[in-house]
Amino acid sequence: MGQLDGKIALVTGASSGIGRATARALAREGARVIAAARRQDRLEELCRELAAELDIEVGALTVDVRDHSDFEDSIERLRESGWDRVVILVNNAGLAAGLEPIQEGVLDKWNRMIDTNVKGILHVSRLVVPGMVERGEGHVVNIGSIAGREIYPNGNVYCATKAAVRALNKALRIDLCGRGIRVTSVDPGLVETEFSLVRFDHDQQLAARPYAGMTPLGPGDVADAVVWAVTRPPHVNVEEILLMPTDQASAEHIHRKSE
Ligand code: NDP
Ligand code: 8X3
Repeated sequence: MGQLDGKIALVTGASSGIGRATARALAREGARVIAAARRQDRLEELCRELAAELDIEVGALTVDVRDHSDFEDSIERLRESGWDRVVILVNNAGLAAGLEPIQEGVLDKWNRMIDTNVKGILHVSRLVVPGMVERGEGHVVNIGSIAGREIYPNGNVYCATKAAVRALNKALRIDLCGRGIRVTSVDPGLVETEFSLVRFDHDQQLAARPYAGMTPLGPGDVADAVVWAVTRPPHVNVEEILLMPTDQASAEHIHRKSE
């Protein structure tokens, strides 16, 4: 028996990294997980793995969080299949694109980050939170970042989107206060996932640099923090968790063995 038996948990960005590990960890606690992302093959693979390991059904939702109406249709499909009573929403889908100074910034990259990291959370929350309000029960977990608390060189727009996540986390806390709904921000430092590959357009060498000579967090470490937050008693709201690798003391202060 898990601590989340039968509760429906929707995890965005579940096809990779932190989202995938979180979907797995929540399922291991007994949650009925809906894994959402754009890459259907990845989601299906996760569903197969979890079904084999845990003998449970996992829902896959192929969706782009940037597209509000696409998500609206998905929620309708969930309603039809009885999977729409989401108790735990993990707003995790996100990305960084590039690392250029503002004066050399690329508009398309800025739009991708803002549309996914900020508008994505708003789109999904707008569609899922009303059901939580109606039922007087729910927990929204937003995956922020150390980048939302500290600006590092050339982090500009990515940092701004994560600062926005921090603001939205507090805004949700305030707007939902008294409704029985918890809101948590989990803000990690460096986590080794596909994040860096995406940021550097799949250049393996560039992507490996942030983790060189140091031990980063793994996606499972962040998933553990999410599970801890959502398994506190209902009257306890863990408002924020800043989770850093031991080798990282700030956005820029990183101990590397080769230095
Ligand atoms: P990954 O690249 O491994 O995973 C990102 C996930 O987001 C993928 O599942 C991807 O799925 C999904 N995603 C991206 N765009 C969209 C979209 N438009 N619609 C739906 N899903 C989308 O990176 P991480 O696991 O590291 O990143 C997860 C979150 O953690 C992000 O919000 C990131 O900013 C944050 N974070 C990461 C840190 C790190 O060092 N790795 C540190 C701090 C925070 P698909 O491509 O299939 O759609
Ligand atoms: C991801 C961590 O330091 O690359 O949010 O911004 S960092």
